[in-house]
Amino acid sequence: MSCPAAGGELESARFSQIKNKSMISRRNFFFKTAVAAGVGVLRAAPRPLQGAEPIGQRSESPENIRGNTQTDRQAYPPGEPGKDYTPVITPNGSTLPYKVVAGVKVFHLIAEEVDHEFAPGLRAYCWGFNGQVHGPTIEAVEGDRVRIYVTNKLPENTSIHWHGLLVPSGMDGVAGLSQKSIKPGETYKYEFTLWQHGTHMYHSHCDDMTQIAFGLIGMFVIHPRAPAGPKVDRDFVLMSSEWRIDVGTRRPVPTEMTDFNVLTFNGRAFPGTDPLVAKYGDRVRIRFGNLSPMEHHPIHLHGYSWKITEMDGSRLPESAQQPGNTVLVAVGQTRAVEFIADNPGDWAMHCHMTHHTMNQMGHNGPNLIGVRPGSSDKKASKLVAGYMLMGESGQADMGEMGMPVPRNSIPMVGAPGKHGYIDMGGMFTVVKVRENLTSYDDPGWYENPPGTLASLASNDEFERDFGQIPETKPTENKMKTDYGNIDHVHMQNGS
Ligand SMILES: [Cu+2]
Repeated sequence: MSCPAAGGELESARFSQIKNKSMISRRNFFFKTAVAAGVGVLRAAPRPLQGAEPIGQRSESPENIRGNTQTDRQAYPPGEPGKDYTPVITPNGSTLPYKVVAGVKVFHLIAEEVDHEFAPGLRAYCWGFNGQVHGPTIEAVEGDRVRIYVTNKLPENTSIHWHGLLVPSGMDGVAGLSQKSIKPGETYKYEFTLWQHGTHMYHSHCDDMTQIAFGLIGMFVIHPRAPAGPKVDRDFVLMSSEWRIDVGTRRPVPTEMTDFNVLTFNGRAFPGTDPLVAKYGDRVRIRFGNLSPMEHHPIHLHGYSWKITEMDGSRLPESAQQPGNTVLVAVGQTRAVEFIADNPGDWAMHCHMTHHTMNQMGHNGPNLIGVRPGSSDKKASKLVAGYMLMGESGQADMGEMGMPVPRNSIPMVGAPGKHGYIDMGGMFTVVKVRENLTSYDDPGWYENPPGTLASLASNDEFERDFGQIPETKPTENKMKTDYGNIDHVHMQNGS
């Protein structure tokens, strides 16, 4: 305490800097007394906040920086859906309900075990919030005061970190560092004001390796109090994660470091993912978050060029909004992209790591491509009823043939689509853009207008353009070997 003044100045300078990036100016807080008096309906014309304030204009007034503490009540009145913001859509998920108590938005998260379905055919005992994996999206408005109760119904201690939120240190949720961990049966209370807007996340910060691998994660979206960009019509939230669930088991493996076999958007693997539906002409935002245990995901959308409008919850000025069609969302990051839905169709959107669009049984098979089973099939079928070698010409058959799979497992890939079998799985979904939509329910498969669908070429057509008919004999074969003995096939894989 030898130099309190200097310390105070440092703190003030730090908050000034932060404020100039993203904070609400306290000059706008006309509401303190109104809320306290129970009026709560007064509303000043908000001036532009984050992203719209002149960069580099520093506020030196302590009035503008004081009070980012637990007891601070100088918040705006609670932002209202439909009025202050267009609510987000969490495909396959939900938004956490809240109530308003004396001007504070009050939420309740319950951490608990959940019997979760990843896709039809695969369930596992995961950990989630309020009966779902992942937790419901928390949605609020810049300037809102929030109080979030967290009840621990897990068999071990937990704690919740508000990832990306600028909260007082004691609200940051790192067990042991910021607070005591929440014991089984206890309910803790977090309370803070949201001084920023953007796409953020929440997750366990206690036994992280286990609890994040088991699914204790969720998205936290804060809308701007005043518009921070063009109004969007569809605002989607997608959380990426990855799991190791051994075939035949019903629990994720929390110690897995590299070999994940279930890849998910919002806790679901394709074909369990709901499509993202938009009307022709809608402005669409997709907010990506990644709290996978280990891996980064380059998320790719077909048929569009989007702009990256937000990084880790900070809105980018228009001049910095990178165009693209693939955005790398590293572990711990959020990214938001926006585009106009001006290209009707069914558009794949997926992680571009090929093993992240496979389902459970596609990751560790022996390499049989180019192998001719020869007599081995017959020999093996004497030992194993129904034995048939598969995968000699590629792996796509494995899903399509509908071969029987072990109980509680999802096969290598995919699902039937309009034009045949879609041999994609995992972190894969479909953006469906349609003209003349009357609702945002799944409109079914896209009807391709005449002349816009790839089709079988006739020899006549080919000859017209190239002067000869195409040579179509398969060009593999160079190294074909007759593996007469099934042992050789297994030796390839070292098993
Ligand atoms: Cu990925």
